[in-house]
Amino acid sequence: MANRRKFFKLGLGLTALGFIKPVRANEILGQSSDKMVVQPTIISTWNHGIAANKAGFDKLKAGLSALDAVEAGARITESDVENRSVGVGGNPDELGKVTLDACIMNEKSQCGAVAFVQNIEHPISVARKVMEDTPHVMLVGKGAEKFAKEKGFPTKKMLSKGAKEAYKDWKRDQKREKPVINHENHDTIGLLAIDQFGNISGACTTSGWAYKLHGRVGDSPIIGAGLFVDNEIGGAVATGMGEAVIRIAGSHTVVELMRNGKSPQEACKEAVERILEKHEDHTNLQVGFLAINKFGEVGAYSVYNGFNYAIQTESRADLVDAEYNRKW
Ligand code: SD4
Repeated sequence: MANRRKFFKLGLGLTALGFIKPVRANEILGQSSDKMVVQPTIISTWNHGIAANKAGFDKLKAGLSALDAVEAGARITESDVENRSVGVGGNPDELGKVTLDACIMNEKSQCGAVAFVQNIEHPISVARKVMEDTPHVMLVGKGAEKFAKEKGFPTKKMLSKGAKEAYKDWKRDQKREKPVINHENHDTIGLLAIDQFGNISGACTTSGWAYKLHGRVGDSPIIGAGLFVDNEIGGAVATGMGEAVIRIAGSHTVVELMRNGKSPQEACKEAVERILEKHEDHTNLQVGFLAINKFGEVGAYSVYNGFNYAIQTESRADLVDAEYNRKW
């Protein structure tokens, strides 16, 4: 406990004084990273992150890894039929097909991803298998589905009753334009966890942009865009309009900003500002970043209000409103 307090005090103090050239937390402490004492923590995007965090934190408490925690958390949301942006409840594309994207990354910078997969309930676990059982990082479409089947993942019919009704309405209204990603139309889950060893892992899983073009893949399965982890620095996840996130390699940018001395909060803010600079039209350009550094500091920032994240540690389980650049 004393160690932990010393660790946080030192980290926060140095950050506040602007001394941090960060750097590696273990360099500051003069320790090897496997000796660092940190508080197991899990954070996730949006309010469904509360349930996801609970499942993930149970793993952390049981002494399992941050990787196990983020996977367990992601699976809860993937099975949540009420969530219209992830897994079994996800909105379909323009053809009425639910196509899923997911990625996962561990403390060794190993990563796995699947994109444009159909009829698989837990793309996050398939992504983990890609990471652990293949020399590749990403499998897509039919190839990913074939791989999943070979690994024993059951197939499942995806379009939920609610999503089907909403899709029918959309078709009936003959809306030619795709629904924008705004405050009503996104719920992707991105999770980051630190385990008892101070190791960081992350996961991200989504059904993407509702009624997207068939074949469209967003930022969520792209390492560096929807998710990035560098165990010496921290991790970041993104939610919102994936095209905008990809343009600045969003989550990687956040982690690199932290490497260069920004707090997670400052890093998320600067990445959002960079997105705004790169786009002339900011209408409905909602993007949010969530980040954690090696000290356990957390930050989040979005273009528009409405973005929130869930955080769970031994002493708290909260939903926190993120800071934002502007109001809808
Ligand atoms: C995408 N970033 O496919 C995802 C969508 C999202 O909350 O985050 N929704 O572009």
